[in-house]
Amino acid sequence: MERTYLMIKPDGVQRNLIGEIVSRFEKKGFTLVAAKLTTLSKETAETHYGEHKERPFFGELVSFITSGPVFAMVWEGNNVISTARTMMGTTNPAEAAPGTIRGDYGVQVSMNVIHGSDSPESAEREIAIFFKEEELNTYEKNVNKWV
Ligand code: 3AN
Repeated sequence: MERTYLMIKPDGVQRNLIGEIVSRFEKKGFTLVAAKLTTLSKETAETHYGEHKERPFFGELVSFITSGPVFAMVWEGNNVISTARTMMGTTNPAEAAPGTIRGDYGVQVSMNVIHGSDSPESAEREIAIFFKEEELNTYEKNVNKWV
């Protein structure tokens, strides 16, 4: 059983997409382990996006992600890391397939609605940035035998 870190970015929160996005992952069959609405400090944003610090868009990325609350979540399920990335769609929403979150709701690469961990290592690192161990809920759902 895998866990991933997903984060609805400030554009998704502003556009009232929290419920819609949470609903997609619930209906898919994944289990919500933790969630909170939170506003990132510059330091947390720079830590989270550390791998991009040499990229030309790093300043813009940090200022956007700290511009308002994000909805931080941990989800659990079989292959949740890669399946969530498929459900999110490609980084550039203009190229993301219809039916994906970015394909349905995004237009600009800088404001692409949602972040999702891209590997087990990133998931572990990102979950630890945003949540304490005691905030992660471990529980069984009876429906999980079907998914
Ligand atoms: P993903 O979020 O799909 O894993 P990454 O890790 O390549 O994409 O990029 C991290 C974030 O940086 C993206 N979610 C996007 O918001 C932003 N980003 C990526 N490329 C650009 C770009 N060319 N211009 C502005 N922002 C970008």
